[in-house]
Amino acid sequence: NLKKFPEGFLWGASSSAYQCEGGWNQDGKGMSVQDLHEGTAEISDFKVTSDFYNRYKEDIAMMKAMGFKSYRFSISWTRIIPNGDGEINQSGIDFYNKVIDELLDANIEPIITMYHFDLPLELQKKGGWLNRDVTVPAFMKFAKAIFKAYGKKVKYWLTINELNLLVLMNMFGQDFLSPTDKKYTIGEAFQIGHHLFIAQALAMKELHETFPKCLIGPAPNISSVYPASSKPEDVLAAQTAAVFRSWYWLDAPVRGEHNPIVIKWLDELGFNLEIRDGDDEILKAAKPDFVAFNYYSTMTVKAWNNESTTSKKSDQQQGLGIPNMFMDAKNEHLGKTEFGWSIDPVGFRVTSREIFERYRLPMLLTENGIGVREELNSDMTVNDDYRIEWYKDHIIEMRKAISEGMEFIGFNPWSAMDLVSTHEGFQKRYGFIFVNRDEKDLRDLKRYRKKSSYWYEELIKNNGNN
Ligand code: BGP
Repeated sequence: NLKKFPEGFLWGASSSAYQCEGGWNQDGKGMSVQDLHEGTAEISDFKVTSDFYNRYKEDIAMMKAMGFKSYRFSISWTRIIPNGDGEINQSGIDFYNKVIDELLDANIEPIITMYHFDLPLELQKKGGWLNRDVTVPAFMKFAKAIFKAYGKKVKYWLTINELNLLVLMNMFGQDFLSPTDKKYTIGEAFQIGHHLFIAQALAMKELHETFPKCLIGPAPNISSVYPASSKPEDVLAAQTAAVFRSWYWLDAPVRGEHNPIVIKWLDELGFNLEIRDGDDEILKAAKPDFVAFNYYSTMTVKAWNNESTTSKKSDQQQGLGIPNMFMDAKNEHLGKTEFGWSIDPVGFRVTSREIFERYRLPMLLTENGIGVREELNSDMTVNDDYRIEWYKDHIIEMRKAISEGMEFIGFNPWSAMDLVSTHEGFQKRYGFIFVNRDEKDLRDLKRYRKKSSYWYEELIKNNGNN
């Protein structure tokens, strides 16, 4: 008794500029904070990645062959404005015009992420997101430039990728904000969060005013939080963790409010967010058209009991713990990928129910997927049956959620082609399209469709109603 996916459902896949484009210094591009990653003996840097910058036609031709309805990609701020807030670089504008035209010619709807982890280095040197008076106006200059350039052609826009993880991971020792910068204090990290909220709200309002036909929304990483047991203390811990992990970051863009649980906690730690006159109005004035979100797996927590929890692992669910509130806990019921991320397709449905119940906006899935070490077979195939299983299991849960009345407008998992993982280099592949290189040896960078891409092509042909 499952409902059909709606007509025009946006089946596609995702990527981000610094992880797939390469061409890190081509045609006037400036340095972003990601260009500081030098890589290690084992792990690649971000200089060449998948070379999408020079091979986008080939990639888009494969997406077309797969029948993609949409492709979510990000715009490199430093291609458009190399030093962050100075002159506009026409070659940068031209590049994305070519990509967008190529997509539209292939009947693929572009979904643009305005900003995906790659702050211009020159802005970081001036204090980055902590320096509101420099970085927020710079972001708006960038926003206006790309709206003007692409607003007539591109309907779907996302503001900031994983705004929540930008702040949270930094607090817990990872380096999404700036690889070389000092670790921010908790107060600074949440102050940065507020500046990102303001930038995001201003951008949503600006797009609505200048291109009323365009749709825009936030794109945080959202997942449900399970209590490790039915002990009331654990249930309470899970609720609190969900606010820190997810709801604080959606309450601001959707309801125009700072969740009081986080504000109270900051207050007790002696951090008062600097909220300026007029900020509340800015947040309230922005009205997202949908909630886009990235979902990989759920998180399980128990009440804090003084054990140390900070872990530096790249699993997005690990290491998140707050003294006296919650700490991460094992979930014995979930399997794990070879990179240790837990596998939870039912959690996708749990998460989407929670989002829809809370915000009543259409949902757009902008990331989901399985990262795996993969090699090309001698007959140039990749038999990624595990990826087919993964997507089957997640898509059926999405369909059940739709059947229950949740609204979804698209599914754009991670990733279209193999690209450089945020922390694990090229060894961790997510793509439907295999890119022939390894960590250090660029080989020929040729593209080959994996088995999952043929399965996905069939699924899209049937609009998911297999
Ligand atoms: C998300 C990011 C992506 C992507 C993905 C997979 O957090 O938005 O940029 O990298 O996670 O993570 P990883 O590359 O660490 O496996």
